Amino acid sequence: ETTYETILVEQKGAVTLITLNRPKALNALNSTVLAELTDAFAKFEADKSQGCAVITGSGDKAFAAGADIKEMVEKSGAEFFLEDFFAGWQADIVRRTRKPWIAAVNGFALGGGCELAMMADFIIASETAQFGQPEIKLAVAPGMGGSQRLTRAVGKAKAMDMCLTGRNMGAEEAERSGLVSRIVPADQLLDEALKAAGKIAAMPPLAAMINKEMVNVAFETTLDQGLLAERRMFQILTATEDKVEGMTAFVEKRPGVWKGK
Ligand code: CO8
Repeated sequence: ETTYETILVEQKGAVTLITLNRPKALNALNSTVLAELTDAFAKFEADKSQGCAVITGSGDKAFAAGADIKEMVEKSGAEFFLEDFFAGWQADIVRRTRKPWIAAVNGFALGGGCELAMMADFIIASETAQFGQPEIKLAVAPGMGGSQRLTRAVGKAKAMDMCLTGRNMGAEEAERSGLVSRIVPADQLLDEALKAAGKIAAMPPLAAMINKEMVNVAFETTLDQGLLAERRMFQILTATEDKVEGMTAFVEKRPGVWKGK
């Protein structure tokens, strides 16, 4: 297993647990974190024994308090532009990972932290979670998808409120608004997220990947195109050995045994 400087990666059965591990900086996301996460996600994706991942923050205070402000403070506009700063987040983690992964948000998820959580397939929040896009207070704006994904998740009214006032949203409001799928007590967060991930990892893997892809298509296309894509993807799944097993197992009243093909 690879040892990283800013993240911890453990395999728990078929679930990969990735922990952002810069607790003194409230797990702020710097370029090392991005490079290491990119590597860890690529390994998770390639490892046939792994079916789902969970990402969380170390310590009880923060998931991630944003992009690393100390790394950005000295950087010039030309440098941000020439490095295409933040492009790696979009290219590597979101677009490439086809297996499902969950964000377990255990405290502050601010700026880039909120944006990273929103890249996950869904968010499970502890009662102590706080979401926000406070970039405006630094005289910038979200740069890793906050203005786009938050708006899609919670609608214009709340997204505008959050981005323009920079205020945080607690777990209750976040669940009510559709940003998170469930809230759990802080001391049960990791167990609950690992349990959900374990459940997903035990599903037929091709079906898991295609279900994820199908839901994501809904954000990228018209209803008509989306329904066509859905039907085609459904039909593709019917050509798998796992489909024969899944339906046979149902008829025979026994659990299915998946081959991933
Ligand atoms: N970056 C770097 N260090 C951080 C960050 C951060 N985002 N957040 C916290 N830290 C550090 C603090 O500096 C402090 O370090 P030290 O002990 O060395 O001073 C340590 O973590 C603990 O933090 P606090 O003492 O501030 O803890 P509090 O409990 O008092 O406050 C807060 C917690 C409210 C979370 C507070 O830390 C805070 O407001 N953090 C910043 C939140 C923020 O603004 N996040 C957005 C960052 S910008 C971003 O994510 C996207 C920018 C888009 C730019 C686009 C360019 C193309």
